[in-house]
Amino acid sequence: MPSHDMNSFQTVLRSSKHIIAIAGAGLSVASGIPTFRGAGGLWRKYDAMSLATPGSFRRDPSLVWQFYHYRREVALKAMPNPAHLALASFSLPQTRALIAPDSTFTLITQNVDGLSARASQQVQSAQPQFLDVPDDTQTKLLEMHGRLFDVRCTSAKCGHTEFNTTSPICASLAGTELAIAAGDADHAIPVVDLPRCSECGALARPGVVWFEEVPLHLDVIENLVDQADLCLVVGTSSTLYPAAGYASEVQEHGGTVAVFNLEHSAGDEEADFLFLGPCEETLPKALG
Ligand code: BV8
Ligand code: ZN
Repeated sequence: MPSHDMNSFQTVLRSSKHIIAIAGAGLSVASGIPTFRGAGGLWRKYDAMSLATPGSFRRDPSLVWQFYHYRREVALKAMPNPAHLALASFSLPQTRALIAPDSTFTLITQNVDGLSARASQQVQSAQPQFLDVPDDTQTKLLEMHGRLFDVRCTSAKCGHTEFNTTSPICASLAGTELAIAAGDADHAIPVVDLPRCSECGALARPGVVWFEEVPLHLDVIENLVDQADLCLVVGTSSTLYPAAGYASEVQEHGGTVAVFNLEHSAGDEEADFLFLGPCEETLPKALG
């Protein structure tokens, strides 16, 4: 039965040496980014899970690009929220020196919206800009499902990838986000008018990891999970593997798991701590 006691959680936090956080769509809800499931779910007419696959892109690149253009536009208007900022400032050595001396902390996010990277810029008093080059705090951030603003060439011979926050990414997608939000993007855009690789002109794709594609940084993540003595699970339904399996792996070797979610999520009854509520409220309290 998980504890809901914040004081005993903070005692554990202060004595932990290798801390990881696994984050999901609930982390960005307060920034206006819809989750994949539930009432605020992404797209009423189409299921996000069925669109985020290589097969969907092969069959209908126009529809998939409209879906990702919509998400790019939502993310471009979004700002990091207090939960992003609490995780980002906890990743700063000077903050951790106060809370959990000589510990390590890595945020492993399933989100592709770029808000955690912008939060790590913001807490270092820079503007929450869109930044491609990871700096040293960003190595404390692993975006395991890729990034909305990475755009990748589909030609195996080329494979050029660029960080591209242009809005709209191409003329043919301009304004389609309104139809998407209404869930009725039916008009097909000719493939030649979809985003093209700036190097070779081949069709480009969003630089995210689709279902059945292998997530990024798996080896680094597996090592971090093996060493972790504390795992925070933030705003995820914990239904998607391999991310959903990390918390129980930490517990199997004696580590502690603390779940922060608005409602019950898979496996939270086995957690050591469970804090039900909006993470934009619970996380700043827990890490503050
Ligand atoms: C893979 C990028 C092969 C694209 C995404 C076992 C092992 C390995 C794989 C599998 C396996 N079993 C099945 C599989 C296949 C599949 C899978 O897990 N399917 C599930 C459905 C059973 N897995 C895959 O395909 C993976 N890849 O298998 O590769 C492989 C793997 C390992 C080794 C070798 C080979 C997955 C690939 C990644 C897919 N791409 N995103 C895009 O974004 O468009 S996944 C995407 O969906 C998200 O990134 C995220 O990961 C997932 C959605 O999950 P959540 O983030 O949890 O969001 P959700 O809406 O579900 O929940 C939101 C939560 O927030 C809720 O709990 C809610 O209560 C909470 N919440 C809401 N508001 C708040 C809040 N909490 C706190 N505060 C709030 N305010
Ligand atoms: Zn190319």
